[in-house]
Amino acid sequence: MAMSGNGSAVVPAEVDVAVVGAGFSGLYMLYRLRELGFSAMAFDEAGDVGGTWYWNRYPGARCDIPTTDYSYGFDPQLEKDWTWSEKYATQPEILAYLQHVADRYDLRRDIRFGIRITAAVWDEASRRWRLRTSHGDEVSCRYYIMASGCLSLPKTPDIEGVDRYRGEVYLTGRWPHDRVDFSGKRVAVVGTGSSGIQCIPLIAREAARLTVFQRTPNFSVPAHNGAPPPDRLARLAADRDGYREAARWSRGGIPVELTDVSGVTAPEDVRRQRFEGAWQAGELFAILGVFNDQGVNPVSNELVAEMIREKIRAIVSDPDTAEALCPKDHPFGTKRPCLDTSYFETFNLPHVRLVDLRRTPIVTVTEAGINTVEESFEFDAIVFATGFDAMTGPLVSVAVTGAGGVTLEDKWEHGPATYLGLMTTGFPNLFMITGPQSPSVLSNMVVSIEQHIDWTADCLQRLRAENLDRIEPTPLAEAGWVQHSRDCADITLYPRANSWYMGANVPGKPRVFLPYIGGVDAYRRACQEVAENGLMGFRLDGPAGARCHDGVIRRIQPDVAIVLDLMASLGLPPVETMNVADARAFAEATAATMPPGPAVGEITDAVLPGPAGDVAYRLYRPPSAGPHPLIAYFHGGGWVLGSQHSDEPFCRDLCLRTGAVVISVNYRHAPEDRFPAAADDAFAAVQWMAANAAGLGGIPGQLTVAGWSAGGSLAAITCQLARDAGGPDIASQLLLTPVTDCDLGRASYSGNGEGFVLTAALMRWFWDHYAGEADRANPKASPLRGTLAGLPPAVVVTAEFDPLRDEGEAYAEALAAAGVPVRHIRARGHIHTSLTMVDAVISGAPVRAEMAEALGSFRPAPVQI
Ligand code: N01
Repeated sequence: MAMSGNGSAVVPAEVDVAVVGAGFSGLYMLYRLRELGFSAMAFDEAGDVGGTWYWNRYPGARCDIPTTDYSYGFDPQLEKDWTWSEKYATQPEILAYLQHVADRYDLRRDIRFGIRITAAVWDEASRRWRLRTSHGDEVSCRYYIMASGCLSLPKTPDIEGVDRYRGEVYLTGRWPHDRVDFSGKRVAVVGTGSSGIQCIPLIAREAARLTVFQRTPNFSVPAHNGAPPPDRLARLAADRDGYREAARWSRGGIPVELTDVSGVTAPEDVRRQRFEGAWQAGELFAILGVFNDQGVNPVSNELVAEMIREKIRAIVSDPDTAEALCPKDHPFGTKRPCLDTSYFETFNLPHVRLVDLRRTPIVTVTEAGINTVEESFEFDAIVFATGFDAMTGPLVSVAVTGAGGVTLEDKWEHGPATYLGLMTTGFPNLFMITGPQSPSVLSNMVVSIEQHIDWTADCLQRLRAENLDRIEPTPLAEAGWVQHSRDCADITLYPRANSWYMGANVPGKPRVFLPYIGGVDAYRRACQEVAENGLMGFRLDGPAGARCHDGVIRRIQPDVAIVLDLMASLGLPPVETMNVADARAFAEATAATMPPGPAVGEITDAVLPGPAGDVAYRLYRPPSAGPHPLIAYFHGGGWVLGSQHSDEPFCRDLCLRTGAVVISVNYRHAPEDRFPAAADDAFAAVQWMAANAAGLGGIPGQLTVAGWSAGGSLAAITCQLARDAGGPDIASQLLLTPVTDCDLGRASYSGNGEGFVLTAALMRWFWDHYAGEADRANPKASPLRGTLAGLPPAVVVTAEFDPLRDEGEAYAEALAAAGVPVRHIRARGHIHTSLTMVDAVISGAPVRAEMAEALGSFRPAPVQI
């Protein structure tokens, strides 16, 4: 093998695997590769192991995950050998730990320090990567692994005049190895993220004067550092393997108990108690988990945020400074919260001053200090704690050219696209450890690192065993994962913040949510399923041939998946096995557990005259002054279940979104009243509403007929009956996942017939109760079989994982073919019930918004009387 020199160390010309980075990731990766018998070499720009803990040596640098958990779990013996001195260890102690790991497994012999990989080019002919080092060497490898960390590329301070300053300059992310002495000096710290918040109290202890330049105040809670938590130590001692396994399958990589207390509904004393407990615990996952809905519900989030602000106001003596330190521009948690030791207290010291850059922005850095719009400051030293080009920065800082000559930077111009955060299409055999769209920075990094490395190592071993040597994700699989990752973020409050999670801290960086927020447990399950399904979504090639089991690993909306998991865990009996009375009681009990939906202006109950007696209805009126458009609404429940209030959350939501009076009608139900009783009542109700529009507060001529499921069928039928009867005039129809036909043989019946709440068996049960065989094909039961020309404009919503999807699609297509204006909304990743589960299935909200907008587009001008 050709070798070239690199000082005393030798850089091999060829290895099986090249690894970039010698921090937590690189060290464990090397360990696994060596164990599997691959030849491997790691490269790191640093002078020794440690990664982020090599560079971030600023005073006060510590981990913010308890050390009991911020440790490797792969070797029980290693855990026995090492004892942490503190709950949150200092940087020197963590660095010593990583040095110990390097020594213990003799890893340094396969690491070249002081070397940067500057470029990597994929050579398709040899199916190898060619890497170029900062020393000019070339290394050829089959697999190229970026274990380069998520927060390893410091952001250059983007402040005017920064190069002009003549005093001492420090960057927290590149701190000198020799001790920096601030005694007697006038010091500035720019930036109040985790790094700033950790170093400010310690710099204040030495400096003669400390001025903190804050652009955005950050949420921080006291770390309450001290000895490692005795309860955790005891749990580890009692059952180390169980504890580590629980961490692997937890939400954030630490086994913590999740709460079911909602901030919105909890009484005040419970809220306080939970918050105080989390404040005292001094742990990120405690304060991030005060309420189960604080990450998704702004009201719940604000409760936690305000309780933290109260603490800040109580700690900081000067009210103006306290107010300036109170974060108000982002929901709590959506920027990484900090753990501190005496951070807010530091601002009570007479020689420490806060400069609020929102009020007095920096104009320029000068030779002697910093000028704001109001003042000139002189300093002996400036510390920039201004953060990192996170997650993608370290990956694209290497000039990586993949198959077809495309660079990674170009491919990710509009944001990163990965499959599982592990690989990216067009860059075969390139693995990323904790890459974008993996849990990484939202989790205990060590647990996520070990999971990625184990998956990668297993994958390489499998390729070798199967005589394959090329792996690349397919475009379909990658697009699916990017979509899923975005879906997970979109149901949370995180995309609202200008955070580094969103790439918002680096000018010009695309604004996309970078990590995967679905949870370490959900993520691990997805990776495992991919592996178990023949490395689904990867194209594999090699001497053994080529193969690909293409597909998308997660197509269902993440919150819908949670609902389905929950229902499965309850082991409920199928509705179609119950008698009608029990089924109705069950449906009512289930509806009672749902959030009630948003508040509307008024809700009233009354009756209207039907063909067989009074028909009860519930009216939802918007808070705005009327008159309003009217919506006649028919609830779901397969003609058998439900009532005028069973779809209350959806009716409230519809009322607010459309600004219409919604009147939900309790038509007669089967089996007591079979076909066509429900349709007759529905039509009578619509006739009555049209005749009484003004009295109901409606705008004459603006009547929409709407319904969900079997109620959608009634809405469609009503429109046909009204057309045939020459009135009343119906302005539009809204058919939400409607029943339109009695043919149960369509593909969606078999594909989605089980496991998505509404089952094929249940639909059969509904039909059997409602209509005999002879009646089912009647257009008054199967509107798809009616004449469709001349019907009102329609909004048809179908859900991807609904047995009724195809008949809904068929109806939308048939309406369009008959010349009826149609807006067909396909609810991607949704099930039959998800859009009516207002506030429980948050991902349904954009679909309902689109639905309301579509209805609005069909709204005629008010009729002048
Ligand atoms: O960086 P940051 P960090 N003018 O981006 C400000 C991890 N970490 O190094 O918010 C003025 O959070 C910027 O202001 P704004 C942890 O995950 C962990 O502190 O952009 N100010 C912000 O206040 C953390 O989240 C630990 O308005 C400017 C600050 O600089 C991540 O690393 C310790 C500015 C940057 O904060 C990054 O933390 C340290 C400008 N031009 C870090 N540009 C542990 O405890 C930026 N700022 C384990």
